[in-house]
Amino acid sequence: SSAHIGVTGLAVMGRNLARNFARNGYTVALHNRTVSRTRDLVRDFSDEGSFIAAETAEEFVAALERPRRLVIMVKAGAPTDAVIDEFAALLEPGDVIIDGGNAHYADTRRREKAMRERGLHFVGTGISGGEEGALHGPSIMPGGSAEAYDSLRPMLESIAAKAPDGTPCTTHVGPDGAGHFVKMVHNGIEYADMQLIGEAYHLLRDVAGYSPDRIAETFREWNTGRLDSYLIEITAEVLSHSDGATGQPFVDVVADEAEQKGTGRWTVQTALDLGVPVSGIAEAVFARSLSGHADLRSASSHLAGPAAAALSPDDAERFAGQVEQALYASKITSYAQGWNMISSGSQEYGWEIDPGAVAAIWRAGCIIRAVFLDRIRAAFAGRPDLPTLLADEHFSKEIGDAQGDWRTVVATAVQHGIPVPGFSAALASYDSLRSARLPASLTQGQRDFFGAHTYRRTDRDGSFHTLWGGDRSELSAD
Ligand code: NBP
Repeated sequence: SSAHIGVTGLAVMGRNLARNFARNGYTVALHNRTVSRTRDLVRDFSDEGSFIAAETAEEFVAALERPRRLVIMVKAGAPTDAVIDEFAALLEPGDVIIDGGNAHYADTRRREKAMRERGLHFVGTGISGGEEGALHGPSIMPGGSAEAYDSLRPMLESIAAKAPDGTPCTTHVGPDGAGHFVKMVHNGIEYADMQLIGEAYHLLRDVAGYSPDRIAETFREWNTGRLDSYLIEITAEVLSHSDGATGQPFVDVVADEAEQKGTGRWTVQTALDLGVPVSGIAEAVFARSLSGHADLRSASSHLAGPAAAALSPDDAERFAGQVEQALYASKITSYAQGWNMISSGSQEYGWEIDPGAVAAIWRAGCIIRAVFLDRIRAAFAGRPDLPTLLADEHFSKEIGDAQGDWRTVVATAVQHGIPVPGFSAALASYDSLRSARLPASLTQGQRDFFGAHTYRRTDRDGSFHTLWGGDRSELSAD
């Protein structure tokens, strides 16, 4: 029994994670339901480090040093429950199960409780960065007991991505479902970012009249500034790629129906339950869903749109600069919504998540990695009680400087009939938040009128109801 850690589930993620541990000097026990995957890994990569191949669950558990630490990397949902049950029966109090799959945080809360009652540690761990990240350094978001995190910390720190300042991209996010919760929000933010970038592309293409190559160049230029990020970088790569078969721009031969695996949808469903507005993420999820409705789209293709000519080259150049401003301002707004959601979840479940630490571990390894994340980290580090990112003086200054161009871009998009649900939802969120008065007072009046739902007043405490069907006098409803 000499393996430092074990990995069960050796499809692309598990295999690469196991290799990452081995490359960092750890002896790794290997297991997979289908034994051939285990054998293939040892055959192909045994020169990278020390592996102990196990063909049965019993052999696998016997190969681990105590307290045993085993990572489960199987399909989320029922397969994860089946594998947890199989191994929990073979483990002893104090052993640590790490679920690195994309579990829903509510499942993780249930599983952690069940394992805790058996004396086992359960660490629900969000892992971002795809297969490359798993091999070269992912962003790792573990949730569970502090004791379990302490026993994993050196290993997780050694396999994690390193931020530009050298800090490993992992931290103890919080108890039970906290890690999978922040991973879910990460994916929601990723959806919103991709939607915003897509809208910027659409505007540069159809309003500025730029070619995909020219747009790729524009993104490359933006990637040297405050938008410097993995997603902007790969956007330029995708846009400058030509299709081998036709020689057309790749982006023109791909069907425009975006798919989704479900973490964006989970984010929005959870946000609705928590009552936290994440309109940017919601619009991104709905935009993907709309794109896939070929039936609705073809039934609507006859609808009238505006007649607006593409801009002149000089105007196009100015407009591209304005789109950069709109993209950046929308991004700040959408990240603010994501962090508001982390704060709501943390309060709801008593997780005490450190918002700056989350930004810190997303600086490298994960899909939304960006220079911008270090600014978010710094904002929370400078002011741990910061109620929302928009309250930070640097971000509010930047967004204030950008708002004129942001409005121009949204207005121009509307005039040209280009859908910008992400840009406009972000702007509406910004304007709603800064408004001194919202029409919600009228909503309250309507609710009181038809349902006697009562309202509060601006000038006195208490709840009130107006006798709408009678003499319209006001009663105290307390
Ligand atoms: P998959 O999600 O495709 O799962 C395949 C693995 O699950 C195989 O090892 C398979 O064993 C095993 N498995 C299944 Br399916 N049912 C099982 C069962 N009833 N009992 C035991 N094992 C079972 O693999 P993946 O793409 O490597 O992802 C692994 C996890 O990591 C998932 O939860 C995924 O959501 C998450 N994740 C993926 C990415 C990514 O970029 N792909 C990123 C971050 C997280 P078999 O070989 O015997 O069929």
